[in-house]
Amino acid sequence: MLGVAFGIGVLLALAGGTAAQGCVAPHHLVLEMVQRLEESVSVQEPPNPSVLLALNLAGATDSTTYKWLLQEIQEEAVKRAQKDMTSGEVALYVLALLSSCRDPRHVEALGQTVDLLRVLQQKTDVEVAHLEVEGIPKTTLYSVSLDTLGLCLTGVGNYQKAAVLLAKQVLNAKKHLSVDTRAVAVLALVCTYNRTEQQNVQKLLWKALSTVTKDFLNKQEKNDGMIGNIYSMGLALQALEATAKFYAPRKWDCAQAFSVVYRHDYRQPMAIAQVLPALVGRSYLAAASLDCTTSASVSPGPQQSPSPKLDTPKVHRALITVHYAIVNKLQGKHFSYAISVRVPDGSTLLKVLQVAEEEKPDVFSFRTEYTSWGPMVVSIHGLAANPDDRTYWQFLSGRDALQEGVGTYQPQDGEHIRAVFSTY
Ligand code: B12
Repeated sequence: MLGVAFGIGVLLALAGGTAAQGCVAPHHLVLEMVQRLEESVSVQEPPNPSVLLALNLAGATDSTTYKWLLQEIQEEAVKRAQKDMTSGEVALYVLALLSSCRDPRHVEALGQTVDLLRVLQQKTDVEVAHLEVEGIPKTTLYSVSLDTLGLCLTGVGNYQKAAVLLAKQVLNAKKHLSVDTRAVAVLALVCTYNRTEQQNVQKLLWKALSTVTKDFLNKQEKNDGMIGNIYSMGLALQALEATAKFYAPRKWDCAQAFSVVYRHDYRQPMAIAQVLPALVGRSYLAAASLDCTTSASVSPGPQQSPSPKLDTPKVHRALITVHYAIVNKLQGKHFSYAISVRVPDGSTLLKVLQVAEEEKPDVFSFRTEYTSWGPMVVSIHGLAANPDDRTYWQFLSGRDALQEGVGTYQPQDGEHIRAVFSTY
C-alpha cells in the first residue's frame, strides 16, 4: 500500500524530471530512500527542512507524514527564524517551503506570520559584510552558498554580490574548500549566472563554474567514481547534473558516479536527503519550479516514538579495545589524556566516549548537541567548541579525519581515536 502511494508521486517526479544525460536511479532504490526519509520523521525531533525538500524533489508528497512535516516546518519557522536560526538554516527553510509551493514571504502558523525572505536577506547581508571585511563569513561558505541559492531562486536581495564573493572564494586555490561546500556554491552560481545580465559577472561565474565542475570530473576519474567522500556524492551529483554546459565539451560519466552511490547503503536521513534529488535527476535548483498539484494522502503519520531498537541481549558480542585520546594544544591550558576502553564489537564511537567518561568522569566528560546529522560533540573536558572563534572537536583515526560522527562511526578492535580541539 505504502509502496503504491510513494510510487505514484515518485513516478510523476521522474516523468517531469530532467534526468541528467540519461542517469536515473532504479525505481526500487528511490522508493526505499523515500520510505527511509518518511520513517525518519519523528515527533520527538525538530523537523528537518532538508527532508521536506528532498521529498518534494522526489515527488513524494502524498503521505500524512509529509503534511505533518510541512506543518512543523512552518511552525518552527515562525517560532525560531528571527530568534536563533543561522542564515543557512533560514535558507534551507526557504528552499523547503518553496518546494512545497508555500510563499516564504508569508509563512503562517500558530497565529503568527513571518517573512522568511526578509530574514534571509538580513542574515545574508551580515554574512556578506563579514566576508568582505574579514575574508571569511560569519558562519561558513556552505551556509552562504545556501543563502545565495535561496535568494537567487526567489529573485530577492543582493544575491549577485554574494555570488561574486563566492566565485572568488572557490577560485582561490589557497582556500581548500570541501567538495560539499563547492557543490552548493555551484548551484548558487548557476542560478545567479542564469539571472544576471552583467557580462563581467557572467564571465567570473563561468570561470568559477567550469573550474569547480571540471575539478569534480577529474576527481571522479582519478578515484573510480568518487568525488570527495561518499557523503559529498549527493551534492556533487546535483552540481554536475545542473552544469553540463560549463564543462563541455567534456562529458560526464554519470553511470560511473551513480554506481558509487548504489554501492553504499545510506541510512542517515541527511545523507539520503542530499543524495535522493540527484538520483531522480534533480537538484536544489528545481526547488522553486516544481509542479505542486497535490494528491490523496495514504501513508501513516509521523513516528510517535523512535523506532524500537531490536535488542539482542542473549547474543554476547565480543569485547574490543579502543584507544581514545583527547588533545588540546590550541587554547587556554593545553592538555592531552589517553585511555583504553573495552566496548562490545559494533559499538558506535559515542559508546566509547560514554565508557571513558564513566571510568574517568573528571577527565573524559563531554557534551553533545542534537543536529540534523545526529549528535555532535560540542565540548570535551570542559572545553567547548565556539562558532565565533571557529573552533570544534575534530575526530581522527590515526592521522585520518573521520568521515562520520560519533553517533554512527563504529571503531575497530585496537583502533586509535583522537579528539583534537581544532579550528575550521
Ligand atoms: C560546515 C560543516 C562542518 C563545520 C560546522 C561548523 C558550523 N558551526 O557551521 C565543522 C567544521 C565544525 C564540522 C565538523 C565535523 N564534520 Co562536518 N560538515 C559541514 C558541512 C560542510 C556543512 C554543514 C552545514 O553547515 N549545513 C548547513 C546548516 C544550515 O545546516 P545545520 O543542520 O544547521 O548544520 C549543522 C550540522 O551540519 C553540524 N555538523 C556539521 N558537520 C557535522 C558532522 C556530524 C557528524 C554532526 C553530527 C553534525 C555536523 O554543524 C552545522 C552547524 O551547526 C557538511 C556537508 C554536508 N554535506 O552537509 C559537513 C558534514 C556534515 N560533516 C561531516 C563530518 C564527518 C564532520 C566531523 C565528524 C569531521 C571530523 N572528522 O571531526 C566533524 C564533527 C565532529 C564532532 N565534533 O562531532 C560529514 C558527515 C558525514 C556523516 N555521515 O556523518 C559531512 C556530510 C561532510 C562529508 N561529506 O564528509 N563540519
